[in-house]
Amino acid sequence: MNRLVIVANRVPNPRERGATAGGLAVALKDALTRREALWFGWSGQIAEATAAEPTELRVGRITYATLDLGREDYRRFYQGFANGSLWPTLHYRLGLAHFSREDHAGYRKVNAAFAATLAPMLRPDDTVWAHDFHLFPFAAELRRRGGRQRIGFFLHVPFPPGGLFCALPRAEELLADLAAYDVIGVQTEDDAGNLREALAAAGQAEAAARVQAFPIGIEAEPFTALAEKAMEKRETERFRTSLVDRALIVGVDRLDYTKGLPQRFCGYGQLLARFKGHRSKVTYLQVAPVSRGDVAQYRALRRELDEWVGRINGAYAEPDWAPLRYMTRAVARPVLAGFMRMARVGLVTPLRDGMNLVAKEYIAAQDPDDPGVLVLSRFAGAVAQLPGALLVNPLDPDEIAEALDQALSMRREERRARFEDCAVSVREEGARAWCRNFLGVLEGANDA
Ligand code: GDG
Repeated sequence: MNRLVIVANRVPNPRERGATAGGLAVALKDALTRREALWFGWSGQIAEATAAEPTELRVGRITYATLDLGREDYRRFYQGFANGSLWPTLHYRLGLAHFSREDHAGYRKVNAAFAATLAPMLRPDDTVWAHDFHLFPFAAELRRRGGRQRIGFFLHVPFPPGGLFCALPRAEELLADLAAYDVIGVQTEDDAGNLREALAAAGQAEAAARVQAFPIGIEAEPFTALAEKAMEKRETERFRTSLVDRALIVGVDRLDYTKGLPQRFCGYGQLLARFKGHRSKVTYLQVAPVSRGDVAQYRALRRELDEWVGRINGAYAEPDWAPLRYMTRAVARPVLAGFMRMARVGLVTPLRDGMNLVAKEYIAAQDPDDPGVLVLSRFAGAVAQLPGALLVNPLDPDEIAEALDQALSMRREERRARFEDCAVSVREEGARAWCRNFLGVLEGANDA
């Protein structure tokens, strides 16, 4: 079998098997164990200047080749254009986007540097798969250097309507760049429709035909097993004891402004204000590991959430009950799976999300005989696969409160039926299927 080359902004460190084992690494596990692979991208380290030669590390059949980013490139490419311009725009938040020509130039420069370093390492029959919004121009840069391989692209985040995307300066250039990919994958049919229209309007009708939706999933079985096993852990038992039979609501999100956390906290506050019967009978645990902590908007969000936590606990706590437990440290995955299994409600209310794997993990973690209820934003890509969820508009705290009340009061029969409606696709449309579907289309792409 030919080699698979994964290109992603961040490359997992195979020596680090800590709490935050990357989602992409988990999703690609199947593909990476079946064939020889090269994983190429940023090391996560910052140096004086971007390295021209990668550092290589071979573990089994996978070679990890990483580059340190120069300080200026990190600031322009990563913080500036990728996280400061593209991330908000792709999440429909133009008001939060900023643009500078220097950042844009830095973004192009790093994509060109990645391509220049990878090009001589490639074999003619490699399959190259680039991931996410950091790499729109990557294939075009590789083609410029003579790359003739099959190159696929998968966008993990949403793609907004063309009119919105094209408000970002240089948007047409990014669309033209995408045309260098053989397959352009997105999460949902809505994203696919938006991207096709944007490409067609930019005169890239041929590329529009190469856009396809591949909803990403999780491997449900191992996650279920993890959750079951967690029930025997001392940590889980200690946590359960601390709840004193109160119903648990759980939220797990990177601390990011797309995840709707202030509105969610407000919604929980509304539950306690309006549905007084739940006071002292419910505990909400929010795990929100800090991400992009060096960006001003993220620091401001953290302050806002600190205030919400103080306000809610200040208003409703009893000497023996804190209504909201909030932690900004990451929790180990096996422990997290246990929290999800224990929770009567999984609360997942992003303002916009490409897919949202937490929603699927929550379902996989449940006991089918006595499952909890998923309260889910209608703007998460996962909605299409989770018909049993209670849907909410994440901008409406009252709707969140009403859904929480409904979920907390729901009888077992209805919980079971709703769970089954979700579990089918979580089980059947997993990470392995996602990988195989994408690579099947990409590797069939030039065979016609
Ligand atoms: C992007 C897109 C798309 C979170 N906290 C901890 C922890 N996590 C894990 C979750 C889950 C993953 O991180 C987060 O995945 P999401 O899909 O929810 O969100 P993003 O990070 O924004 O991912 C998203 C995804 O890419 C895949 O295509 O679904 O739309 O934005 O697995 O469990 N894991 C551990 N400790 C934590 O504290 N161990």
